[in-house]
Amino acid sequence: MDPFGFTRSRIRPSYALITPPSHVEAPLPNWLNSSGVILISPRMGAGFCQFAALMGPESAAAAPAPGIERFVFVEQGRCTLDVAGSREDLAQGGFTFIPADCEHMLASTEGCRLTVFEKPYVPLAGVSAPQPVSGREQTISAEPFMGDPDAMLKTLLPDAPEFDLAVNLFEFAPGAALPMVEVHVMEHGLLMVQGKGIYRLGDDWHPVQRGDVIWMAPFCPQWFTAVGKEPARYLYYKDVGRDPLGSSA
Ligand code: UGY
Ligand code: MN
Repeated sequence: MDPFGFTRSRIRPSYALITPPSHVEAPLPNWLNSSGVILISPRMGAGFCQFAALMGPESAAAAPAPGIERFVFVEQGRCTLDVAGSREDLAQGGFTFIPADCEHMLASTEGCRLTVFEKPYVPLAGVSAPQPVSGREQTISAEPFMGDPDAMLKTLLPDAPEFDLAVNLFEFAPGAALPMVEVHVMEHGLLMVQGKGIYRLGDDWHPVQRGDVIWMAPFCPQWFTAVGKEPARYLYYKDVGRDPLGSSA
């Protein structure tokens, strides 16, 4: 506990930085033997939800609300996913995408910590709904971001019109940076999974490190550079591929 009430956490109209000492756990409704930390939600102006799910032994997740799609990334521990008649074992680095209204069971016998992104699915006329996807980030190949081999990007979900979201893992070598200050219509929810850096958010620069979560509203100017001696890695969500004059979800 900081004796003067100092925190790196910030809540602004166009971004939020939420650091682990600020986390407040609460039960996740209808989840068994689990609690959660809601980190990003429509209550702060976001079009999606990002939360940490802390699943204890013999735990089970509740289904998302109708019309809501879910992406799960395993930070620690193990869980099992039953979907479409098959079972997947997910350990650290494992992930799954569950389309809206797709029956599934996510459970853990030994416990795990998950990052979960949820959003209302926005259908695209003439395009069928996406299918479930599961994988391990460790087996996905990374590509240089805009030609920079020191900024390597893994795209965890297919780049296909049925998907209205992307979830990517970005790894920056020490000293590497985003090649420009991005300003774009897409929103982000981000988890620092390794290392340290400086994040520019709007007109402010913030030191960030493992465990920090960032929300970036549409059009929030953003830039990052990795500092320290180890690579910096972050997992991030973005909404993609839908008409900007359509639903804002
Ligand atoms: O995909 C992105 O928009 C990504 N380059 N943004 C970011 O890392 N802040
Ligand atoms: Mn971006």
